Parts: sequence; structure tokens; C-alpha cells
Amino acid sequence: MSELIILKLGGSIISDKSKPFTVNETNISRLIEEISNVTVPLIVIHGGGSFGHPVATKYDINAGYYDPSQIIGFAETRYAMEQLNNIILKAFMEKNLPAVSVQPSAITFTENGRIKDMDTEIISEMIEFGLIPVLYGDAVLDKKKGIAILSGDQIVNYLAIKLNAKKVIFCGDMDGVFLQEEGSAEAKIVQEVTYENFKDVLSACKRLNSDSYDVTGKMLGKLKEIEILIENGVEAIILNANKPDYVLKALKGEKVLGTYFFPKRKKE
Ligand code: IP8
Repeated sequence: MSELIILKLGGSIISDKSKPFTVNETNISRLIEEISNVTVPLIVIHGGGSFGHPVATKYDINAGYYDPSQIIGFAETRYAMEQLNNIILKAFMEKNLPAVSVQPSAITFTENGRIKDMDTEIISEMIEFGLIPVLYGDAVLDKKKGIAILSGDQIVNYLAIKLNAKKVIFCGDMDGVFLQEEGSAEAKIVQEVTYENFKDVLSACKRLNSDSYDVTGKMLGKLKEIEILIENGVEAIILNANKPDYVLKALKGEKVLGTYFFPKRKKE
């Protein structure tokens, strides 16, 4: 599926991360309108935002199972994510787009927080059928820790590599990765990152915090996932989806302001 694009809608863009259980309806509706203008094979994956993260934090789900009180917390985290997912799905329906929810925790086992096994056949078939699978960061069962939080970014990676995606677009609330050069007072956006300079960018990254609560690692977590993507030949972009039409342009392959990550070698 070399035309496949994976779109990650960050929690900061679809929800108000400062207020638990609050969505950003304007952004959701605008972004889905932008998506409706292209006809590429697409998977959409959204983050936890102010739904999954506060609940997962409250019950310390990502630490693994150590206390019976976490069982209800696991269920509540799952429920919070399903509520957010439903709101996203409803917005797709309103634009007449054939989006279908895929519950990650029903098809995935992790081991120490990393995906060990994910049944992706159904997702490939859905795409062949013209559907748009919509997945999300989720609370999952873990072979070693009992329970874990699976970030949307890790799902992005896994699917992009397994399904041979053309590119991944990370839609967040920042213009990209910012770095501060030595002797400079001001942080500047890094527009291009290659396989060769990735490590330097990772260690010099200054702007790692944009979230009020985030159990899966903020920008640093994202960069670690992107490293795996570019090692595996998948191009990635981080852009600011608060800016109208950026997602549409990126979907069409037009250049926008953002950080572009170029792989060592392109996938065939
Ligand atoms: O926001 C985390 O997904 P992310 C999902 O993509 C939960 O890291 C349940 C906190």
C-alpha cells in the first residue's frame, strides 16, 4: 500500500488539554473537512488528550499492574478513549466519510509497553474496501506488566512500517521541532531532519513540553517513534494543525511549514 498515509491527530489539537473531558469541536470539524477533500488511502489515529491522559495518570496505568484499584482505572481509561473516539467518528459521519473505529486494545498485546502483537489484517482489508480506519492511543493488556498505555504514536509507527505507508503526518499544536543554537537566544524551527542528523536533533531538542499531562512522553516520545519510522524508510512530518489547510496541503503533498523527517532510503 505505497500510497497509504497515516494521520496522527494529537490530543492537543482535538481536545483542550487544560480541561478534562473537553473537546475542541472547531478543530475536529475543520480537520475532517480538510480530510474530506482528498481521496488517498488513509488511516487516522488520535491521541488521548484531555480524555485518556488524566484518567491513566490518576490510576497510574502506564506503570503496570501493582494494585487492584487499577482494574477499574483500566476500564475507565478505555471508556474515556471510547468517548473521545465516538466524538471523532461522529464528526466523520457528519462529513459523509466512511470512517470506522478500530479498538486497539482488542487487537493488540504489548510487552513492557511495546507492541508485541497487533492483528492488522482487518485494517488492511478495511482500507482495500475504501473505509478509513480510526484508531487511538489506548489502555492495553501487557504480557509483562499486566497493563500499559499504548500511545497513538506507537500505533502510527507499527502500522506505517507493517502496512508500508508512504508517509506519516503528525498533527499537533507546535510548528515542528524547535532547537536553540549555541549562543542564540531564540529557538528556531528545524525544517529538515535526515537519518544522519537525527541523533543530534534529538539530543539538542529544547521544546519538549507542550502538554499539561501526558503519560506517553510528549515531544521526546514522538521523536523516539519517528526515529524508528525513518530507520524503516517512512517519511514523517510534524506540523501545526491549528493552522487552517496545513493538513489538507500535507495530504496533497504540498509543502507547509513544519519539520520534515527524511528516511535513510525511501520505501519502494
Ligand atoms: O495521546 C495515549 O495516547 P497518546 C492514550 O497518543 C491514553 O499518547 C489512554 C492515555
